[in-house]
Amino acid sequence: MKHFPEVLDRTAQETLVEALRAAVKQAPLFTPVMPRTGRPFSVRMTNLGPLGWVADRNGYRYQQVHPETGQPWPAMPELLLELWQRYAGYAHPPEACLVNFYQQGAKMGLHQDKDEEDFDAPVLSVSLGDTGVFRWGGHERGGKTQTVKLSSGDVLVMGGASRLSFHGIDRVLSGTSTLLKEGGRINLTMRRVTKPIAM
Ligand code: MD3
Ligand code: FE
Repeated sequence: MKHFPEVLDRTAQETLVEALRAAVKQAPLFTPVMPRTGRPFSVRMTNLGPLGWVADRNGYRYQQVHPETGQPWPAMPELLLELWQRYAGYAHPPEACLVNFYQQGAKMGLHQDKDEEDFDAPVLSVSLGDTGVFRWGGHERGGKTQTVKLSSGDVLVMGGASRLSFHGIDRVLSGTSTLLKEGGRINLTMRRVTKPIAM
């Protein structure tokens, strides 16, 4: 795991939020639900790029269209592709950018990201808005964990062994950022989904 604090300055953060506001008009935030139980996530989501991650009663998967509108996901902003090129250390472009929106009280329980075919590629995360308390551990549920605070403009790269580590967001510290007028936290995770061909 590599944490790069304050990669994006305030202007870059504001530019990205504006791009996300436009994207959300085209691909509205949806509330994913747990497969089988149908229990809703407290985080709302949308996606950017050729593929998007969705969760419904049938399971977790990547798909080319928004689950409610049936339309393709909006393109990934150039700034995000530049961050991938600079920090991911991976020769192929990301295929999905999951947008997580945390409003008051939202959190994300410990989980592994295993719905991708390609675990050689890292996952690159960008945090915006209020600070999130990120928890991560090893490859076993119930193992030792540690926490790090993710602030607005921070980049986190989970590659190598950390790619399959259990991780989640314990809580969001309200009032820690003025980026989003109504408060809350946005996390962007760029992912490679398929195995690249002809490496
Ligand atoms: C470690 N998101 O979307 S970002 C997720 O802040 C997710 O919204 C959290 O976990 C968030 O799946 C954490 C940091 C992160 C993202 C992906 C990872 C850590 C990761 C994938 C593998 C291991
Ligand atoms: Fe995750």
